[in-house]
Parts: sequence; C-alpha cells; structure tokens
Amino acid sequence: MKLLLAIVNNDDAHFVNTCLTSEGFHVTKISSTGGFLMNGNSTFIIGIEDDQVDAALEVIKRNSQKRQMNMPTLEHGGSARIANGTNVINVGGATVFILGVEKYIHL
Ligand code: 2BA
Repeated sequence: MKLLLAIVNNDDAHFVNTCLTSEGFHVTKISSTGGFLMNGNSTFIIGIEDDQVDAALEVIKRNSQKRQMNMPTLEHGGSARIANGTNVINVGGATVFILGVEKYIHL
C-alpha cells in the first residue's frame, strides 16, 4: 500500500478532489500554505493500493495546471520593506510524495 501526499494549487484543488472521489479514491484534503510564496494550497492525503498509484497520479496530473505567479521583490526602507518590482515564479502542476505504508487500520 502507498500513501500519496499531493500538494496542489488551490485553483486546481476542487477539480482534483472531484475527479479523485468520482473515480473511487478516498481522499483527505488539508488546507496548507507554501513556505516560499506563502499562498494557500491544498494537500491531499490518499491511501491506495500499489496498483492504483498510476491512476491516481494521472487524475492529479490531468487537473493540475502549470502557472506563473508574480512575487514582489522587496527592498528595505528604514524599518519598512518596500515593493520595488516583481519576479515571475513558475509554479506547479502538483508536487507529489509517494510513501510506503507499513500498516493500514480502519477501526
Ligand atoms: P511554495 O513553497 O510557495 O513555492 C511556490 C513556487 O516557488 C514553487 O513551485 C517553486 O517554483 C518556487 N520555489 C519554492 N521554493 C523556492 C526556493 N527556496 N527558491 C526559489 N524558488 C522556490 P512548486 O515547486 O510547484 O511548488 C508548489 C508548492 O508545493 C510549494 O509552494 C510548496 O507548498 C510545495 N512544495 C514543493 N516542493 C516541495 C518540497 N520539496 N517539500 C515540501 N513542499 C513542497
């Protein structure tokens, strides 16, 4: 058995969630925050059998867009930090960790 941790952009999360559940996957969606951009994203916890991993990844991939986001560049102005431009950051699609599960118990 495997545990997928899939970090998905919030704009894609509804589609990922809907498609995974409609295809029979059991998922938990957690609200999370990216440490770099500090934007909200969604982390899906998905427990599945080994032979379902490819199908789950396909659903996540199909519904997760690559996008560009603007990140303000900041300069120090006394005690304040002042935006002086933007950097374009490439974000996504999804970031997925695949972990082995030692034991699964549903009580
Ligand atoms: P964030 O940490 O907000 O990162 C957003 C995007 O900023 C990343 O897109 C990447 O393009 C860039 N980025 C992140 N950290 C950076 C750094 N130290 N220096 C320069 N650029 C950086 P993605 O790679 O698509 O990641 C999207 C979100 O997935 C991340 O949001 C984070 O929440 C999660 N994530 C990605 N890789 C991860 C990892 N190795 N461990 C844990 N979470 C990860």
